[in-house]
Amino acid sequence: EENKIAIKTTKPPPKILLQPSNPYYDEINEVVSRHIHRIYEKTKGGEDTWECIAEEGELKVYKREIEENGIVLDPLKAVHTVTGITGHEVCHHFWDIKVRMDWEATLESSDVVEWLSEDTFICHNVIKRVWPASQRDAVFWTHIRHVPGESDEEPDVWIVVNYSTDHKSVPAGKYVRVTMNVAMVCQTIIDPPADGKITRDNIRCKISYTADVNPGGWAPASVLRAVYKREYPRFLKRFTSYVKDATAKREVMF
Ligand code: 18C
Repeated sequence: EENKIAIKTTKPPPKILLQPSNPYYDEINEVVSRHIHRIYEKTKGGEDTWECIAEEGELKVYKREIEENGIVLDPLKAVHTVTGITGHEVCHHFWDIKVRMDWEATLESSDVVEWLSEDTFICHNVIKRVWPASQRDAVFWTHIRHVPGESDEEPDVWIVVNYSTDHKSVPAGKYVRVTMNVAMVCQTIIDPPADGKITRDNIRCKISYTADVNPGGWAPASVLRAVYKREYPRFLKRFTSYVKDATAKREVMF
């Protein structure tokens, strides 16, 4: 099993942004704009419908408990503010599959299935097995985009969305197929110093991460919730410090 040879027939990324002629174009635009609208919705007393499951400094992780036919569908959201990095840098490292295994702790593998454009590809994640549940995998498109702020006062937005799809070259069956709608949405705040020379100390990134995951088939609720409670905060801390380290000595990518 471990000696298998991966034959990569994936064509290289086309040097062109996602085009209207692409079959995924409408779905991607719809899903992306829904996520972007969410960050402008001012929570109208909605705070109490989310239960905080972790808080550490600027990081807050919330969930809402939802079960359908015994399957845990708890939506998860996290907010974080990190100094020294930009939204572009955060999103770039979240999207770039070449660095994914440097910060992902819950995956066995992650491979490109097909490039759709220079900002979008379909990928296949195989998730580490958690005893006593069956092993899971996921196939999703992943898209990165820069969007201007809604108004003059609102900073620009960088966003990555990972959204489940099907692909003929990775049929379900070998693993239990997880489905997801995950978004990393970032805004960069700059506090310019008196001398006008902006360094990483003057930059903050406001992150909003949301994950709607269907584990696809039964998994013991208490174990799953315990794994989520441990793994999501761990991911957010590990990933953001990874981005800080990876960018510290480089020029700021605005
Ligand atoms: O968003 C993240 N990563 C992205 C890029 O890879 C992508 C992936 C999303 C994964 C969604 C979570 C899948 C959950 C699967 C359910 C597993 C069922 C297990 C049954 C348990 C009883 O968008 C970052 C994602 C951060 C993930 C945090 C939670 C993941 C839990 C996965 C469990 C497996 C980890 C076991 C680790 C054991 C380590 C020794």
